[in-house]
Amino acid sequence: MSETLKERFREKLHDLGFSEVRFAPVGEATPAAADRFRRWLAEGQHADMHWLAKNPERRLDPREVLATTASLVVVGTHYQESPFAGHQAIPVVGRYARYTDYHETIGKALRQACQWFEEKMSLPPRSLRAYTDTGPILERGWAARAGLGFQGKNGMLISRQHGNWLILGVFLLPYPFSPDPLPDPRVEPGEDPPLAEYCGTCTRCLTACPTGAITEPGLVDARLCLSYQTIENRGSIPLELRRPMGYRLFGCDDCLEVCPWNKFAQKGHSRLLEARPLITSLGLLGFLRLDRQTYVEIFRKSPLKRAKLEGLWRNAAVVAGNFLRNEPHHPDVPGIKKALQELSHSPNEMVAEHAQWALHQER
Ligand code: B12
Ligand code: SF4
Ligand code: SF4
Repeated sequence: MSETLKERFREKLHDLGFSEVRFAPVGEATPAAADRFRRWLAEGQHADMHWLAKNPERRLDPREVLATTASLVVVGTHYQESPFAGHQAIPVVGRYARYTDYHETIGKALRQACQWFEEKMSLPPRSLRAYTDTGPILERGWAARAGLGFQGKNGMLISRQHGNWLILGVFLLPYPFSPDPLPDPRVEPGEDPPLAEYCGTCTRCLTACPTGAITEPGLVDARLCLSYQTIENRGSIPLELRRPMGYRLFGCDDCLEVCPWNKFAQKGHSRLLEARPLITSLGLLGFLRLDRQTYVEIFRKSPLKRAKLEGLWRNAAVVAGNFLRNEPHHPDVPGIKKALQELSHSPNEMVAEHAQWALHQER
């Protein structure tokens, strides 16, 4: 397939705002990677994310998703910048969630790119597929195979240019474009860089994880992961994880923040991402007192909407409990207790129970 088309597509993707663009040949996961993924599911490490266990074989070979797939393009969008970190330490919101939902912004750019390609090649609509977190594709595995980086002990795809601050996306293409050369000359196109090899003896992420969720290098048990608990879990947060949750309201970046590869990361963030200062300026009291109308207005197209209002109240209550325990003399304490008392009468049993737990944390 024409190198000119490949390079024009790459240029188009960079023009749309993607920071990294890399082509990979289609294929299957290696038996070792496939076995790890199957074991992760068999042990229930995916928690309540049952959609991950639905037809797992599809995730191991993109041709099971789109039979005509002949090559892939993996894109990365960088977000090294940590907007509003200084004036908003409590509650903590994961870096990626301080921007407009990337499913919206990156998703739109992916659709524009598909349309561009289909029009150029006079293909019918939906001849390509593109996903960012939205499809049955093991995006980190494909990013590693495309040479975008390697999977570290924290499970993250780590790039030499952007550290682990990259949001990933994947295109399934109906043409066999030639693969890009890989950064490590020992690895041939179609092979995977060895898991965690470039971590060397470093174990910083394993030590930094507050719950021991990284059960083996590169594998995270979602049941213990605070990212899962604060974003995906729709039920009660297990009691033993509430104190380790600290001040995390939505998402967790601890195993990302400590990675030494981040010192090479390109500063700033891609123009595909839009910072949302209002969200983190709410503060703990703002989250505890959030009403439905404000929630609808402020959280439009924000990743935090995934937790739903009840989930944000639940998480804010846990943060508040930890705050009362750590900072009993802080001037905000009376306001926080009042807001918790109100939440403890919520008709939603889960919210009420978390607020009651929080009120009992004061020493
Ligand atoms: C489910 C999910 C979660 C779950 C489970 C996390 C986990 N460790 O798997 C929870 C909710 C906990 C979560 C948390 C986070 N997530 Co998440 N999550 C996903 C999702 C939807 C699926 C991941 C999955 O299938 N996991 C199962 C495990 C076993 O697979 P894996 O981690 O991909 O690794 C296996 C494969 O890569 C395979 N493999 C290895 N080589 C090869 C080669 C080939 C060719 C193939 C096919 C496979 C393969 O072997 C690996 C080990 O078994 C992906 C999007 C996607 N569709 O991939 C985003 C994704 C992984 N998440 C992402 C992010 C940003 C996060 C958080 C940082 C968010 C936050 N701030 O709170 C945390 C980080 C936690 C961590 N250290 O992993 C990004 C990661 C970007 C990056 N640079 O790595 C992704 C890729 C979304 C995106 N589009 O950018 N997440
Ligand atoms: S995201 Fe947080 S809880 Fe999850 S593995 Fe990383 S450090 Fe541990
Ligand atoms: S912190 Fe160290 S061990 Fe963890 S992913 Fe980064 S380099 Fe690897």
